[in-house]
Amino acid sequence: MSNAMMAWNPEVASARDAGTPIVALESSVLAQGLPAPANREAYRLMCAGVRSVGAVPAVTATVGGKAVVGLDGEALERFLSVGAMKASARDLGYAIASGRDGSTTVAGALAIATMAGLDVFATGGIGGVHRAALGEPSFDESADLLELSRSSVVVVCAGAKSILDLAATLERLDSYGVAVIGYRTEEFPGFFTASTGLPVSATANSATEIARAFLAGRQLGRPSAVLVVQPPPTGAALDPRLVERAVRVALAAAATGPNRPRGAAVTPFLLAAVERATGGQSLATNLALLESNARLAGEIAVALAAENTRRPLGSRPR
Ligand code: PSU
Ligand code: MN
Repeated sequence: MSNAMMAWNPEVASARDAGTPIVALESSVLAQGLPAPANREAYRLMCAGVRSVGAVPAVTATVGGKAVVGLDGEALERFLSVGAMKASARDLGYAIASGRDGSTTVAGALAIATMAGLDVFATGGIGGVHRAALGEPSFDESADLLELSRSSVVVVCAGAKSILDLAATLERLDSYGVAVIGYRTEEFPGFFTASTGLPVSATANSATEIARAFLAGRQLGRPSAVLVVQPPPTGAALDPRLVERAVRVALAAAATGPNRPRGAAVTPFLLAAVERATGGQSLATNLALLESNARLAGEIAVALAAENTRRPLGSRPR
């Protein structure tokens, strides 16, 4: 916690010292995932969602040679208007050593959350196994999956992005020992859509249930994340046929276009192409689910704090 490479936002540091629940957030969605001005709205909604239940938001990033816990002020403005380098877990060392602005993906944010001792993280959708349409086979799998396998953190999301091979992504989560808990659902949601027909590994109906499952896993010494999934809020979910059409258009552009993206550029490229192909509808869905995931993460952080204080001192995990 007193790591010299970490820069704590004063509000987040006070929350940490007071035992107030904190929710870590990513910044790639602000710098790469969403266009301006929707990225500013995303920041506002994610923070408001966490705060609405009495927790404190902490957007993770790298700035000025440090891992930031609670991005705000001038640095945040740069992320929103100029952008930043996309920082997955492997990129953190370089980003910090070179003093560059780094926007954390899920993997990057999990690494910083772990360093900071934060137990709960919220995002829109995790990265995963890309569809074979990107190449036969694509061999493109997000580092989010591996980092989920070795980060003892509750991760709240709306599933994996619709641009991915969701069945293959679920199989990989299974191989990596990551529990996939559906919040009030038995189905893995499709990010822009509520339903995929794919089963989760367990279902929970309350934040307390999730907190207890996470703590029990940790006490057993499990090293992996608990992935909590919930569909986009009712009314915000898109028609699966519209999404599938848009994803196919996006994939075709990614596989054949003159500006064919590679590596880290693939996901931002596909997200932008889907947004165009849905006439901007996917943007509204994205914002709505970011807020609702942040709120659920806040509830879980509050429930975790309550569980921890219920235990006698000395028997607390960590
Ligand atoms: N989902 C979104 N927008 C995003 C992302 C996910 O709707 O910007 C980002 C997340 O930060 C996720 C990353 O961790 O994309 C995955 O990128 P890659 O596939 O290159 O690992
Ligand atoms: Mn990739």
